[in-house]
Amino acid sequence: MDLFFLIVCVEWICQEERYTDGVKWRFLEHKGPVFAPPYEPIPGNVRFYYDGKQMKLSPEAEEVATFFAKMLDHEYTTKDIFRKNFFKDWRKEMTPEEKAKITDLSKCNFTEMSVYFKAQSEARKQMSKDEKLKIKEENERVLQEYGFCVMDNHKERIANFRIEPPGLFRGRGDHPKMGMLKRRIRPEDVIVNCSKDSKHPKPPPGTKWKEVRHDNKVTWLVSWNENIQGSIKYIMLNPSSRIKGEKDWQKYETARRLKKCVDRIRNQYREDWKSKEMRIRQRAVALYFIDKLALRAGNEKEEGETADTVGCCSLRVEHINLYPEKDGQEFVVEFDFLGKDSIRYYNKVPVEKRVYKNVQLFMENKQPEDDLFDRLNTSILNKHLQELMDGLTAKVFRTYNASITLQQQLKELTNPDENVPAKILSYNRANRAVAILCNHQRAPPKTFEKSMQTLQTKIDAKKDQLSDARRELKSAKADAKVRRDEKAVEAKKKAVERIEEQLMKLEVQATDREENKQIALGTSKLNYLDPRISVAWCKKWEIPVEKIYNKTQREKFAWAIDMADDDYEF
Ligand SMILES: *[C@@H]1O[C@H](CO)[C@@H](O)[C@H](O)[C@H]1NC(C)=O
Ligand SMILES: *[C@@H]1O[C@H](CO)[C@@H](O)[C@H](O)[C@H]1NC(C)=O
Ligand SMILES: *[C@@H]1O[C@H](CO)[C@@H](O)[C@H](O)[C@H]1NC(C)=O
Ligand SMILES: *[C@@H]1O[C@H](CO)[C@@H](O)[C@H](O)[C@H]1NC(C)=O
Ligand SMILES: CC(=O)N[C@H]1CO[C@H](CO)[C@@H](O)[C@@H]1O
Repeated sequence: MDLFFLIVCVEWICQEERYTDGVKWRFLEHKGPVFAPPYEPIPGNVRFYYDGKQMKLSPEAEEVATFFAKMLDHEYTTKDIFRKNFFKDWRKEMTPEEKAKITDLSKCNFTEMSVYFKAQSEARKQMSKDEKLKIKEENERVLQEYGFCVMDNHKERIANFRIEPPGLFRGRGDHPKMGMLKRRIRPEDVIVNCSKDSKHPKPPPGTKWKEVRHDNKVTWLVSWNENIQGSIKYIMLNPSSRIKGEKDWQKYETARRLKKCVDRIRNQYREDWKSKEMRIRQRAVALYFIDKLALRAGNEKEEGETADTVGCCSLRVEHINLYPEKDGQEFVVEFDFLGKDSIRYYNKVPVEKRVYKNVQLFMENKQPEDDLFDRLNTSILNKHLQELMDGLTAKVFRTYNASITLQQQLKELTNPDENVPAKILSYNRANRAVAILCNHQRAPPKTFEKSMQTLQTKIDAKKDQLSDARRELKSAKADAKVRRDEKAVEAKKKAVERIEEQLMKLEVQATDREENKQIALGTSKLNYLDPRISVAWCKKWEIPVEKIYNKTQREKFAWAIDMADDDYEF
């Protein structure tokens, strides 16, 4: 930790300036965003049919129709909410004549469009080396032109300088807005942030920016409003940049501070369960849930989001069931509600008797739709957290618990005598324990069965290969007795060992994939786990970091990779 702080200080001193009052930069110059390419109408021989009859769509309606056509093979397009949302938004793009005619989505035939796009993507795969190289060079050119900015004296990578193309919104889980039209972002939607004395980015010919601002208390370069959730989107620096690395590092340092005072906080909320004041009791029970279950506080709903999602403070009586005894455990609380991104949270946990009695009390004389914590809201809770520890939020508990759990699991699961693939399996298992804790589930990927089969075929082939090799070894041994040819035996033995190792690797991979079926590891890896724990683990067991972090992740965690020793303790 102190090393990083030192580096930061040295950088400040070298620049002979130390920013205060939230100032993030003095000079910022960039070229603005790269917009999605304009819509290219489909060829005339690709037809759309309504109610069995061919129909030529206006360009606006046609573009939106192609978004749907591109997803035709996906199960999304069979879901009622998706279809309803899509159709509603599509109709807004139609001419009055089209609107009058197209009234029923099930009468629309997008087959030819779908076939056309599939052929196109096939053609892209079949491109010659030269064509691929050309595209690569063009991408590189765009990256060089738009992918960097100058912030103070540093040239820094920009994370997402391309604005996402329009399309249909999917969302995670059963998102109520799935299928809605994510509209095209134009220069007129975009606010640009840069320093006054820099070369301002130019909007594409014939267009204007919505606004150009000069605010050095923020670190984004470009922003716009996104129409689905109504949230603001930003173009920011790459996670590997100085500013982002510092922020990431601070986040984990805050979680480590919590580690130091968590006992005090726990003792206090335990006391508060007995308080005479109802609001204090409710606050203390909510805090216990946040600590124990890594629940969110409950204010993370995006503006405009209508989904009935809740967090800890907004739990309702209907989300809770109480069992004095269940499955051999006492005082069980059952949670069942939709959390962030409409992901279902279901959990049955035994709690301390006093918590149980309190929840029972909070539920008394209430209707199912009443708030469980009627004397509590997110701002009260957050204020209380601030008082307990500077910088404390519900999220810090998550980060703390996720990181400490990873560290414990790694200690428990890593067997020093195992080989590298087995150790990596242990690492992934530790990671999964955390993802389950944070409720990061996913639907099994569509390709799951297929890829498992492919892997199984490989395993079967490897097994055959192994028995062949063993047979050869046996006969070589028999031969050796006669001819004293030890060399051939050694070679055959090596071959068997090599194949055994390959087989083991494949089997570990299959186990890993099977266990990973319904768990999304990415979110916790990226957001909740102190990367220094993983880096230290790699260094300690001499596992290449590339085995656990891909390129993007390595860039984001460059600060940790430089910094963590093999004995780092969270
Ligand atoms: C949709 O159109 C395609 C050809 O354009 C045709 O083969 C197919 O039968 C049509 N589907 C329906 C349900 O009418
Ligand atoms: C982390 O969360 C788990 C699961 O709820 C809980 O059992 C455990 O006590 C927590 N660990 C720490 C150290 O907070
Ligand atoms: C939370 O409750 C406090 C006190 O009852 C109230 O003043 C405040 O406006 C509430 N905040 C929100 C966001 O509802
Ligand atoms: C690395 O993994 C993340 C998931 O955590 C994924 O989103 C990203 O595309 C991957 N990047 C590369 C370069 O493979
Ligand atoms: C494009 C951009 O990030 N603009 C920001 C510049 O600074 C102002 C003031 O805080 C922000 O409100 C803008 O969003």
